[in-house]
Amino acid sequence: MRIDILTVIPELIEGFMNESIIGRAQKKGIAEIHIHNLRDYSTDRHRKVDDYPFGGFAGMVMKCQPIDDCISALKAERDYDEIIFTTPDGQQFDQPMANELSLKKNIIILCGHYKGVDYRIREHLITREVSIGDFVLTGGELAAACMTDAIVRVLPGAIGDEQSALSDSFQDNLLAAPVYTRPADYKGWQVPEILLSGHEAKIKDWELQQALERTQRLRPDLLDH
Ligand code: 6GU
Repeated sequence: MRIDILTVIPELIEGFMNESIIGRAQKKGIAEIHIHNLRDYSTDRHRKVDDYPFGGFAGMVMKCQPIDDCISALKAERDYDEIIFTTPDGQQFDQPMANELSLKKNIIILCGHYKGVDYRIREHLITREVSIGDFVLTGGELAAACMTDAIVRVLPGAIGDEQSALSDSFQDNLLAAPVYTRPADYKGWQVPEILLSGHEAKIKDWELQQALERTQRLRPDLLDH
């Protein structure tokens, strides 16, 4: 899968994409992530990407030209399944959306900034508007990084253990059961006896009971679906 991220602050995302699971997924050829600096596409001699809003409103607005030219250049190379715009007024990102987007071949994520982008971009080029929650970030870069992380880690082979992405919290609308590692007794803090029993079926049952109990207690709304 290929993800193209369009931003005015590439430095905010670059480091993140080359680390850990996402970095490894790229080296393994499971995901290809390209970050584009919108300033590189500006025809303005000062590489300007924003301008004052019509109507005398406060703040700056991202101009059509650099965004349109960048998207056109990408579209000339390949077809895109989605052109996503990150914005607090978008559809709420969640695990089903991450799963769905992970099945696409090529997607673009445009990071919103300043007061917003010229609305004509949203009307004519964007296929989906996405928010990562009910709060306002200074820019869409962190949202794009969150989404990319959630999408790439469910791609087959991205995580060492094939099972582990499927047993995540939220994949089955249940929070994950607690996990423990050695030692079994740390300063008198004990690992649940059942996990040391070697009894596979009983352990699976315990895991499910824990998941149900934690979901009921912490996120009862998930059980309504
Ligand atoms: Cl996608 N962008 C911005 N700027 N703020 C947000 C967001 C996105 N999602 C939640 N807050």
